[in-house]
Amino acid sequence: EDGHALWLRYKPCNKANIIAPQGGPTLQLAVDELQRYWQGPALKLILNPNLKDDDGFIYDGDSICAHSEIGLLYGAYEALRIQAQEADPGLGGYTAPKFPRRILDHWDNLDGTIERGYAGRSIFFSAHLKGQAWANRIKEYARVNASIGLNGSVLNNVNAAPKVLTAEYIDTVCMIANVLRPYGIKVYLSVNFGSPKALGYTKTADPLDKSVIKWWREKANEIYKRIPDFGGFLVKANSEGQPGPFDYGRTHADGANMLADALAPHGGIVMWRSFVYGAKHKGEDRVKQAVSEFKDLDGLFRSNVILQSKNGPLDFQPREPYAPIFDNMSKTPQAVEFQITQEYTGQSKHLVYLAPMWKEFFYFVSPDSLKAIAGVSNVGDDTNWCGHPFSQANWYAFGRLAWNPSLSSDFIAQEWISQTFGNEVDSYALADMMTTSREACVNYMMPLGLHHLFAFDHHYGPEPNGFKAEYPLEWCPVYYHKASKDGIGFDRSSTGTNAVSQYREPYRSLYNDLKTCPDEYLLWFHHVPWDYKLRNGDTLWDELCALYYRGIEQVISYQKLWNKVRPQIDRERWEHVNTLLGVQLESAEQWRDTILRYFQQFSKLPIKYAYTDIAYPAEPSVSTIYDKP
Ligand code: BDP
Repeated sequence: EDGHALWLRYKPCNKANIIAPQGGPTLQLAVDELQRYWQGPALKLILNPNLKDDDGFIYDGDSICAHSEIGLLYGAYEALRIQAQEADPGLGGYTAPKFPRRILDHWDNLDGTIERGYAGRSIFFSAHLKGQAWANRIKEYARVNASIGLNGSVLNNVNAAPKVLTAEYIDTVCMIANVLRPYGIKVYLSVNFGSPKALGYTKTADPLDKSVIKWWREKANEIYKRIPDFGGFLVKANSEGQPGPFDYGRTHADGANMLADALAPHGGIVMWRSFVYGAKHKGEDRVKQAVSEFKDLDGLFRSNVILQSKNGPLDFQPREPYAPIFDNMSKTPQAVEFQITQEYTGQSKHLVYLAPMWKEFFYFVSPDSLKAIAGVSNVGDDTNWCGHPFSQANWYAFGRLAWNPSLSSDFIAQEWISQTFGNEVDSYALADMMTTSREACVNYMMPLGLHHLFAFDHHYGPEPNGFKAEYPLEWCPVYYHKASKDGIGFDRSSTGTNAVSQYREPYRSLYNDLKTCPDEYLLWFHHVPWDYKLRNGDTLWDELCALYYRGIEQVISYQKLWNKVRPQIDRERWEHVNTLLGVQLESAEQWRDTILRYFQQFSKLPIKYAYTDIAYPAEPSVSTIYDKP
């Protein structure tokens, strides 16, 4: 058992009676899947042109009815998902995806490495995956995505190499697009804003320059000639050293619109990232810079531009308040970018189930306000795709939430568990572990609103004393915790950087006032004395210590639980996870010891806690507040 099959473990039966109309390759895939794996009585596939044209379907146990072939394929996977769990299909209401674009962003480099990838090399650009093996792996990938309703893939890193736009790579991209197409997946590319200049075609990359405009238009034509359903471009501009319109005194709207105009005749879109700091608003509190940069551009973007923002205003931390850019752009279509790959949540070494974090975001930002959802992929060419067996659940959960963000983390976890480990396993217990694991991670890494205490560059372990004069201050942990003998935390209230002013009410007032600011965001918005009394009566210092210890107790409780379910799980995956839980515990202890010892130099207070060796299940977590179905 190598984990390669992910959640797609249907038993072949090959004698199903599937009644279907004639159709194209997508319909054929639906028929093939069902013919192989459908165990029930006759199942009828119906194409109904009168249904809504949005990838949705109706499945009632006897038939799958959809407007389009892709709807039927999604319906087929729904039928198989329900069958695998031995669940009831229900009454067959209409279900359709919440977001029209449900995209995985791969941070794959053309040399086959993956930025923040923890599961091997790129499945798209790896030199050692060649020919049929290469195409097969991409086909498997497409099937996995279709099984959870994903319909787009950005193939390459946002720190984009200009070379991806050369004929050689357009060739590769075209081949990939051909494999993904029957599964309803469009390809997109990250593009480097400086491409025409970097490739030697123009003297400038100024978006208002005629030669530049012409180059991009012709490049778009060239791409669409080969890939008529190409999705569009994702752009990281004027961010962390990437070129952009600002280099020429132009705005992000100038840059995005120029690309949007090149793509518009073909129906393509531009996903322009708001992850911008250190350019025009250099020196300002980093978490404020996206709003400062983009607010005045609201209404100036073409209709085929989507502004894509990370869920939090900083950078995929274990916990951040939602990014206020979502409160500030009423005229611009927006997308959220989640990070499935666990850069800041233990990489592929820690068991951290991220659905609760994404649900927390949706508690504040309505899915109705978003046009697209993107997830930075955790897929690599490792046999089990994602490194940690439980990291597969994050890929799964992303797809399920992209389809229906009102599903609860617990529901999705149970679905995933029974399909991944079978129906004999105690899915309630495992789901409990999964749904508390993100809070555990927050507890042992950065509780109470602390953020960015990560070691430089690799972002795995702690480095609370991190400061390098040659780095921007916004990369240094000391800039974020501001610990001194007087206290700890970043004052972003109206007496500090006033980042709270970027939030809509009631959050602006709620976060601004120390007395009403939720504990989980406390040190994000406030600088408070070590002996500050929290609502539960504990001092800040004592609570901080308690939470670091609690995080560790939670990991220990997961080890106990994992031992309990041992007889229900195959040996290979059991041992793999067991080993990783050991690594996670060690890492959690390192976090606690490093952070508390460091802060103790300032607080000068004793650490009163020791292991209490709590019994499973771990305490209910604060995530349950946000995780409403
Ligand atoms: C940070 C990563 C960096 C990415 C950047 C981004 O550390 O590797 O390039 O985000 O999203 O989280 O552009």
